[in-house]
Amino acid sequence: MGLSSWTWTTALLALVATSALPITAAPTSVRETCARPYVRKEWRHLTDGQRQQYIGAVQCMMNQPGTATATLSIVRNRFEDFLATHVKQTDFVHFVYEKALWACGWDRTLGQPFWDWTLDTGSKEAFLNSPIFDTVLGFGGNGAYIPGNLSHPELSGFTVGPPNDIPDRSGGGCLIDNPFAGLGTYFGPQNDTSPKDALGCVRRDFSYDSFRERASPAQVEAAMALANYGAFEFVTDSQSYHPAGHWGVGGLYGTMTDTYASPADPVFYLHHSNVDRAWWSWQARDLVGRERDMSGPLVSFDYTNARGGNATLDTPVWVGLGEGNRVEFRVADLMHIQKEPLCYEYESLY
Ligand SMILES: *[C@@H]1O[C@H](CO)[C@@H](O)[C@H](O)[C@H]1NC(C)=O
Ligand SMILES: *[C@@H]1O[C@H](CO)[C@@H](O)[C@H](O)[C@H]1NC(C)=O
Ligand SMILES: *[C@@H]1O[C@H](CO)[C@@H](O)[C@H](O)[C@H]1NC(C)=O
Ligand SMILES: [Cu+2]
Repeated sequence: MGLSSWTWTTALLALVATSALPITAAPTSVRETCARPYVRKEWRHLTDGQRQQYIGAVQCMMNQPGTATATLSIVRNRFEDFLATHVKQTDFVHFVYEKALWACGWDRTLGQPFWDWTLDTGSKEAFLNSPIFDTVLGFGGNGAYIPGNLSHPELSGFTVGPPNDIPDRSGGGCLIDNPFAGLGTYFGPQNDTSPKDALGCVRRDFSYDSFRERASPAQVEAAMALANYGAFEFVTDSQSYHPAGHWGVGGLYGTMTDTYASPADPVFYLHHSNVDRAWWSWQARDLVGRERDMSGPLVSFDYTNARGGNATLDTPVWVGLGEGNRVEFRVADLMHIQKEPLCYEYESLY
């Protein structure tokens, strides 16, 4: 499937593509423990006040100047710094993103909330009524229905989706609900970062069947039973729950399905927090071995290793935006979420 470097784990690997970049900060040392890990919680386990605070922090980021604007003129604000980073494939956005949320008022004892998809795979109604898509204490719902498929003549410019059709798609229009109604961006489609006359909009194209088939409790449990990281990365990043979150929200024309520009939709960060959580859940079931189990293609979705080899624990990873902020790690430094430099935990695991 034609997913690409948006995946957290694969993003980590895709970073290697940027290894020609100069190192501008000394490698950061890794301590064995962290004193006070911050907690990533499921969205619906936050209090109403915390949900308001998180949404307010994201809105605050959208109103702050971006640091990446100097290098990429279409960056409009701090929120889009992370979109720019993702589009330029130097991501590993999550724990840097958390720092930006804290700077905008998010509770410092809390990390990036996650979306446990399995809670919303019971029925289409459950999905549509998920607290994730609430119009007050969530991220709003579907876009208006736009008929069409991959070959839609007028919307070909928006065919940001996978190579396959998504026949269960039900939206496709711009995000119309609060609290992010009318959210726009100059980014996309895909890796197009050219200046444009008008803002594009963040689109939603809910596709419940595509979501449920890939993110059901049975799918997640099947992933947890995989024996090694090579198998786990392939199945989860390219087949099961990772595409589920993107295609379930993004369908064919929605931003979440856009390989590059998906972080323009704030839901991206809750989805990827749960992708991380599933990886840690898998590691925690056999931590001694799995803290050191790394594999997967260096070039995203290059599972035949036609374009490069596999990642190893020594593969370098750059984190951060802009020349002055970049720090270097090795993959080995980032394998345990409760050791520095990461230092976070999940309220519950699979
Ligand atoms: C798109 O829809 C048209 C009209 O229903 C159909 O003829 C065509 O085969 C469809 N294309 C794809 C790629 O599904
Ligand atoms: C966008 O990606 C395509 C490959 O999918 C590549 O050929 C092109 O150079 C990229 N454009 C930019 C601006 O990075
Ligand atoms: C890359 O990893 C996969 C999955 O672990 C493995 O099957 C394959 O042999 C590896 N390729 C190389 C070149 O090491
Ligand atoms: Cu992704």
